[in-house]
Amino acid sequence: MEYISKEIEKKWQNFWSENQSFEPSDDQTKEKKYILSMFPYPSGRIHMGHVRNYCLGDAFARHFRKSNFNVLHPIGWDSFGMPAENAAIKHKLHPKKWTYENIDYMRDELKALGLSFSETREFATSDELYTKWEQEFIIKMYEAGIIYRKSATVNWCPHDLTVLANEQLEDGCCWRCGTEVVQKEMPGYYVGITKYAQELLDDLELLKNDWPSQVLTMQENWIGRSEGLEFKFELSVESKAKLERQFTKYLVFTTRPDTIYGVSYSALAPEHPIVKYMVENNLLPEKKIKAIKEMQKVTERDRATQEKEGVSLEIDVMHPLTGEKIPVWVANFVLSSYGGGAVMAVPAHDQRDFEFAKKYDLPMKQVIVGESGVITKQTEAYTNEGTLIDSEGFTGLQNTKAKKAIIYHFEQNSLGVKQVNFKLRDWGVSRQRYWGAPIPFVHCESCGLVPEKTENLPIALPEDVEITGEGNPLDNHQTWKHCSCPKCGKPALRESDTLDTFVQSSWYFLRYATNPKVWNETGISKSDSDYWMDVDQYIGGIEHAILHLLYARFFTKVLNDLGYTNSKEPFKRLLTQGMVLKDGAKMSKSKGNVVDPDLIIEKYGADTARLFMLFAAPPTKELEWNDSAVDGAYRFIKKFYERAVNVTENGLKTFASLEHSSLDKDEKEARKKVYDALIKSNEVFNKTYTFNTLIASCMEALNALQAQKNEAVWAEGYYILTNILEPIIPHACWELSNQLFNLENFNKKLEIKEEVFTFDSIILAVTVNGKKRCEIEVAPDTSKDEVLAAAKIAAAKWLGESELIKEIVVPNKLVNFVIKG
Ligand code: ANZ
Ligand code: ZN
Repeated sequence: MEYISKEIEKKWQNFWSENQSFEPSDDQTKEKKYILSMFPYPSGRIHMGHVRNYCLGDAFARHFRKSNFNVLHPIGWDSFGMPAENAAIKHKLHPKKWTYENIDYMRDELKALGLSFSETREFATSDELYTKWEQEFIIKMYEAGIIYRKSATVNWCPHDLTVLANEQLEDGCCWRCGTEVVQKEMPGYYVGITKYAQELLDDLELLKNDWPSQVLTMQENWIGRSEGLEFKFELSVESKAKLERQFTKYLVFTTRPDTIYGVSYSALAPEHPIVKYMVENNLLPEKKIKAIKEMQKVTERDRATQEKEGVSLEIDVMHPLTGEKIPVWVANFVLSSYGGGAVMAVPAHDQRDFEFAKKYDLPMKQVIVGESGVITKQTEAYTNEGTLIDSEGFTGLQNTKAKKAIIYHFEQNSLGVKQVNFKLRDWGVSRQRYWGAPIPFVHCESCGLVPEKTENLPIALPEDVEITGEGNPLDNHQTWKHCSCPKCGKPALRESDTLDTFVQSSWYFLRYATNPKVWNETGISKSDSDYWMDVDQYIGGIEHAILHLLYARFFTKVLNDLGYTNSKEPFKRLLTQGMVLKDGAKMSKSKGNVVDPDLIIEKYGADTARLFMLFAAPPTKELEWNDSAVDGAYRFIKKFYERAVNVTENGLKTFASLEHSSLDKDEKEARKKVYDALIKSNEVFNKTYTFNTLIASCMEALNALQAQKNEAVWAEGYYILTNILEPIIPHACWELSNQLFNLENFNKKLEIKEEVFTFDSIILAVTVNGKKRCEIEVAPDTSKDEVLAAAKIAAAKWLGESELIKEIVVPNKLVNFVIKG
């Protein structure tokens, strides 16, 4: 048999399509597996990252299909987003046309990889029906208060007249036109993810064993729960006067109330209302006002990496417990939207406060000491545990106890309260873009913001738009905006913001889970979701560790609360794949080190590309592209394929009735290697993901088969290997099965034959006083006494005449003698 990948691959790809081989069954009594690789953005062509992602997912899908599961393995397109609009500006192509043409092209590329996707469940997020059901629950979220409109500070490009995401800034300038971005207050829609902060944090526990710990930690840090004390600093009498009685107090939050007696200054964020007031009303020297304005220009994110910087505000507050006067500064390290936007600074015990105090020569007061109990000249903040000193009635307390005691004291005296804060912020989802899902609201002069009527959904995009890159094309459209108010019927204006595309990718797995036969009528089907959810295996890049994976978890919880699904977590198990590298660097156009998947398929075939992807590295590790390893993968498939000649008519007829005990040593060894690979295959797909070791086992088994001549052992071994390798090199395996074993037998679960692992004899080590001295070979069912007798004879020369104190038999492993002297 000659291996001609091109012929085989076309043939089976067509066969699978024509026979709808990979459609999930409607029979919901069967045990299911939902296998999902993150869906792609239709950028135009697939890259090696996609190939790795989809080959991994496909291997899972095929493996579980062969293990008798009802498998859902879908694909779709995350098809809204800016690149389509940029293409429109550059090539004068309509975003819709550009997007759907890309999808058609990429679908063929994926097909050429032989991926076992359901074809009937494919969709694109820009399909109007998807928008329709999304708009329906957006309205429900609005009614439940989970999506709301507010005015907030955003990045605004004054040239392009659009909001930019933080990711779209380059050194504080617009990534497209280079104009300096300004911070601007403007209204937009926000999704209340903070309401779910505690639940999102708590439920990480459910994922503990099946998600990479790195991702769990990143989510935990991003949610950022802290417990502490919240209290108000009261301004001094003179300072109140200076602030023209507009302010009397401000709020601070501390996780270290135990350090309260060490406060030596307080600092406000540059956006704090007091700072703004002082700037607007010229309550500070000109030089200071200028410095503050400079600080305000820098985004919070950039400030975090800058050197600590600040300005004294020439006002004071009173210490809440001692009444001492404390100077107030504005500082660039204080975040405006966290815990009141102000801090009590304790330079002796907080590193940021320390650096700031050093720079501006502010006093420090140590109030916690370690075991030595001595105060040393500090070169950095003391952040360890310890005992309180100089802290009035709390002096001498261990600091963790002091935390509780001080919070209690604040609460008892109505000075402050125990408080939990989260770093997580509500998610701004408004985009002033054309190619996105319209937000289904209407602005009415009399009724305000009104949701569209459900029967009018979807609010679809107009097709006749002009995309120039300036302003929002929906806003500039002549007629689209004008509508009548769903409530009072008077002329009103449509919302022209569209949704962040991350909204669409937050629930797409529920679209796949719904039977396409009912989707048009019902949207998300709860009973289908009950059956298919949660996704059993999710596969994607680590770069989504927070964004997409957090949003998807959040939407699952929201849709659960709104009654759409009973699922609490979308992804039961998560595999984050490593990057594909070439010459040590990430493959990318800008580095010019891209290997085009189409060319590899053209040259070697999809099976070679697939085998290489799974063999060259464990999936979670980076994968370095290697031409000779690709070549090696091809040679292995060719060798495996050509060995089919050893499968004889006679072997096929007799292998089902193989008698293990009648085989010779090499035959037994070959059989054992084959079944080792089978066991490994189950382990790899269910637990370890180390496909490279599975492939290595298959190679070993093939060599062991080669080393013996029994036709039945050959036929059985080859049959099993063809099955194990099918998830990895499906085309070759379907062809082999079709020729040798008949396809009907192919998608069946393979039984493990225990007899293969029984042995004629076992080897035991014999140790004397813990030191290995010799070995004995005994039959597997030898009694303990017989084992001991044999061991004594074998070890006679080390035992000598010494007194035997102890004899220990560890079954199947060793015999240990303990002797005197
Ligand atoms: C005094 C103190 C002493 C603090 C000490 C820490 C150590 P997390 O864990 O992130 O919640 N903080 C409070 N609000 C802030 C804001 N808006 N911007 C920047 N920093 C802020 O940290 C809470 C701690 O960060 C708080 O506890 C406060 O500093 C600071 F030895 O208060 B701490
Ligand atoms: Zn109205």
